Amino acid sequence: MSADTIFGKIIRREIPADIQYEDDLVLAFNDVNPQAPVHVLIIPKKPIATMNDIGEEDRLVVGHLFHVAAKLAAEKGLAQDGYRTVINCNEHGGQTVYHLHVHLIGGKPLGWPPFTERLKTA
Ligand code: DGP
Repeated sequence: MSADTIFGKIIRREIPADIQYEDDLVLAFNDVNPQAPVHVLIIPKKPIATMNDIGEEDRLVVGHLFHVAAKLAAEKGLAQDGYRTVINCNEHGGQTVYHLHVHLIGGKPLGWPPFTERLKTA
C-alpha cells in the first residue's frame, strides 16, 4: 500500500473531480491542468505508488487501465487521429502524485518530445 494522495481523496469523493469513467477497478477523471483539449487520468483504485511498484498480482488492473484508456480515446473521438498515453515514474520522470496514473492526452497534434513547453519553463 502506498501513502494516501490527492487521488485517494478523489476515489473516496473527499474532493471533487470531473469523473469520466468508473468501475470496480479503475477511475478516470479530467486532469486539473490539461496539456491538450483532452487530458484524462486513469488510475487504479488500488493505491499503487509508482510504475516500480506494479506487482505480478496487478496484471489485471494494469491491463484494464489501458483498455479503459483506449475506450475513452474512442469515445472522445481520438482513435483515428491518435493520442498519447504516458506514465511518469519518480522524480526524473516528472511524477508529482504518487498514485499510479495513465495520462490520456489528445485532441491536437502533440509533437515530440512530450511536454516540451513545461520542461522549458521548469
Ligand atoms: P504526474 O506529473 O504524472 O504525477 O501527473 C499528475 C497530474 O495530476 C498532473 O497532470 C496534475 C494532476 N492533478 C494533480 N492534482 C490534481 C487534482 O486535485 N485533481 C485533478 N483532477 N488532477 C490533479
